[in-house]
Amino acid sequence: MGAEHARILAFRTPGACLQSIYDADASRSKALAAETSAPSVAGDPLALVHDPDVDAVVIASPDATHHDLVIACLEARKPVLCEKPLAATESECHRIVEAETAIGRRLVQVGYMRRFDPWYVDLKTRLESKRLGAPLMLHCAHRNVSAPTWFDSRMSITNSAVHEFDIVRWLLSDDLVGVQTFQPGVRQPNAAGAPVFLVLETERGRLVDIEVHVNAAYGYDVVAELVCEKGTLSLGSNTLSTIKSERASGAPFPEDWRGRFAEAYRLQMQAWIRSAAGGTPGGSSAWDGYMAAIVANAALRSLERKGRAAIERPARPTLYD
Ligand code: ISE
Repeated sequence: MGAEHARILAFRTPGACLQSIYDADASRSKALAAETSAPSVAGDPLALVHDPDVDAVVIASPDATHHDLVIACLEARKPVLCEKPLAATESECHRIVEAETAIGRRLVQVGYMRRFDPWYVDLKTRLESKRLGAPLMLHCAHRNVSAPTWFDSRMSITNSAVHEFDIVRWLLSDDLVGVQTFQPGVRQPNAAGAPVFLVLETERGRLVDIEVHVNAAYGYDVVAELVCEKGTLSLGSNTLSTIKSERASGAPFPEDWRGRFAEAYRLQMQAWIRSAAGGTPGGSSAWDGYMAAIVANAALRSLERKGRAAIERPARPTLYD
């Protein structure tokens, strides 16, 4: 994802200048710098954050490294776009919220890029036109082609379902208050690669179900169907083309999220660069990243203990109003 963001910055974001790259594997950062014409390669991530020629930072490193890097950006007072999840644990996310609140200025944006996806934006616009009345239920599916063997059910929640938690809160302008996690046909909770099925309740009484199936085989597919009082709204198709062949008609699926959400990633970067040049970041805030982590933790508790888990909602600092 880091290389993808670097290419978007270098080739598809007017007004942005890709200044420096750090990768734990130095040969990769050198190759990427050559490809994108970035003038500098950093030998250490903190050196990149503190480089006076760097005005703003994109973090796309392993989840466990996010907290320290985001805090370093806050200490340097540099706008930061951090890939999801905001941090590896709920308490780390909370510390980021506290640090940003202490500064009193929004500097953090979390890379929940779906908020910029034209299909999701269309769904929200139509919902908010109120033609179909109030939303009642939302059915979501998050399907990946395949996942590595170390991608266990906990990761299906903390790394994949978090996208759904964020987009559901944004789409419905509602908070999540309860969750129950199921694993169809699986006796062993947390079995690697097994599907996870979650049922969530919102503060305003809507019901949401989310299927996360990371070994769905047929393609990368993200589904959302919103059931309202007077009709339904479904997320548009994943692809642009229809293939007719061998007496059948169909649309090809992307291999992964980079294809499906290419436009969302581009629009997210453009908006973030504009805000980094002097403004408040849009998209998902550190508070939203913290909320996604709280929901993920409740879903994990439900997976382990079986049964409904309440989702606590701490008081929101005015910085995020
Ligand atoms: C991955 O990390 C992503 O962020 C993708 O958007 C998501 O679809 C995938 O399931 C995650 O593992």
